[in-house]
Amino acid sequence: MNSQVNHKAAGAGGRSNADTPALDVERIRKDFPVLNQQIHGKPLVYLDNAATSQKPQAVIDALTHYYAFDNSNVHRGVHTLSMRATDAYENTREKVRQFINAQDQSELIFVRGTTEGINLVAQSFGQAYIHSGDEVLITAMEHHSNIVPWQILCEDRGATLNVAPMNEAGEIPLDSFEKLLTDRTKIFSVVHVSNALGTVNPVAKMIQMAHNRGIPVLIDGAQAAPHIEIDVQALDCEFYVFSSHKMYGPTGIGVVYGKHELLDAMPPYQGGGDMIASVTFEKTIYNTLPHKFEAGTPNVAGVVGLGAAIDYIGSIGLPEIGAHEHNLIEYAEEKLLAVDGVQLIGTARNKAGCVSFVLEDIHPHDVGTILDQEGIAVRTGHHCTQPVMDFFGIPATSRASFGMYNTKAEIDALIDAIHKVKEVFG
Ligand code: C6P
Repeated sequence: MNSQVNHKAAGAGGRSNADTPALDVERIRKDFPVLNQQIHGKPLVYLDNAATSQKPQAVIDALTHYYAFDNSNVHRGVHTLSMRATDAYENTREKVRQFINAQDQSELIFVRGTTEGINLVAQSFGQAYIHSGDEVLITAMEHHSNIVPWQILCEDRGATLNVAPMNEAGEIPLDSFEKLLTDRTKIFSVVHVSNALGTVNPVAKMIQMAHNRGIPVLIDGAQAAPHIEIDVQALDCEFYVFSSHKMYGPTGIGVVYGKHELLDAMPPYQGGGDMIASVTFEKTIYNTLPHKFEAGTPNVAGVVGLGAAIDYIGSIGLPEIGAHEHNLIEYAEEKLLAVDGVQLIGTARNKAGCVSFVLEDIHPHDVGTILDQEGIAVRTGHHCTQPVMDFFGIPATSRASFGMYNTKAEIDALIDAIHKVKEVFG
C-alpha cells in the first residue's frame, strides 16, 4: 500500500497556480490498476469520473485485507474479529469527521450513498417538520436524487415544491432565489457542484441567505467531495450528503452529516437492529446518535474502503487535486471550443469536475459510441438531470468528467476522437 506516499511534485513540473504545487500525475496513475489497460486496442482514457471514479490500490487492498482478516459484524460481539471490525468502522467515522470538519462523530451517518442520504433527510426531517401548506425549495439544476425525494414528501404532506430558476450560463441568480425564501419554506436543498453543468454554486452565501429567514439547508455534495475541501462548520449547513464511490472509495456507501440538535429531534428513518436501546412489544427506545439512523448490518467493508479513500486523498491533498482538475477543465474548454460545431452546455464562472457539450446535431449517444471505439469513456445522456436538459432544449449532452489522474494528453485524445465523430457523421 502506498497511501502515505507524497505525490505532490513541488518544484518538478511547475506550479498549477500561485499556491498549489502540481501533482505527480504519472505516479498517481500507477496507483490505479484499472487505468493500465486497452479498450478496443487503444489506451483507456477514463473521463467518466462524475459517474464513478476509479479506485486506487490502497482502497482495493483495504477491502481485501478487511475480508481476509477482520470480517465480522459491528457493535454486536465481544470477540476479537467483531471488535476489530467495529474499530475499523468507527475509526472511519472519525476520518470522515476530519474530512468535512464536523464537530462530532455523532453527526455522521453511514448510508448507501447520496441518494439514500437525501431520502433519509426528506423522510425523517419531513415527518418532523413539514406539514400541509409548507414549502420546500430546490433549484433548477438538481439531480433527480434531489428532486424526487422532495416530490414524494410534498405529495405525502400536502406541501409545495418550489424551484429557484437558473440562467443560460447554468447559474442560480441569487435575487430570484431570495424571492422564493418565504415564511413557509421549511428547507432549502441545493447541489454544491452540478453533475450536468459543472457549476459550483455559491453555497456559503445561499446558506447565509436561507438562515436569514431561519430556513435550514441541505447540500448535495456528491460532486463536490472529490474536488473541493468541505468544512461543514464554516458553511454552517444543517445537512451535507455525499457518496464514497465518486471520491475513489467503494460503491454502496455514503455519508449524511447533520447538526446534532436536528438529528436528535428527527425520528428514525428505518427500524431494525442496532438502532435501538431497548425493545418490548409495548415500546422501543431508540439508540443514541448516530446509531439511531443506522438500522441493520451496515456496509462495513464499504466504510473501511471509504476510510482508505480519505487517507489516499489526504496523501495527495484536495487543494492540489482541485487545482489540477481546474487546469484540465480550462484546457478542455479551450480545445472543445476550437472544434467547429461544439457548444458547451454550462458556462458558469465557477466550475468543477466536468465539461458538458453537444456536437452539431449528432446525438450524444452516437458521440459516446465512437469515443468508446477510441478507448475514451465519457457519459452521454441526461445525467439524471432531465429538467436541466429541458431548460437547454436538448435531449442529452456528452460529458467529460475529471479526476486527479487525468492528463492534458487525454483531453487531446478526446479532441482527436471528436474530429473522428465529425468525419463519420459529417
Ligand atoms: N450522479 C452522474 O453520472 P448516488 O448515485 O446516490 O451515489 O449519487 C446520486 C447523485 C446525487 N447528486 C448528484 C449531484 C449526483 O451527481 C449524483 C450521481 C452520477 O452524474 C450518476 S447519475
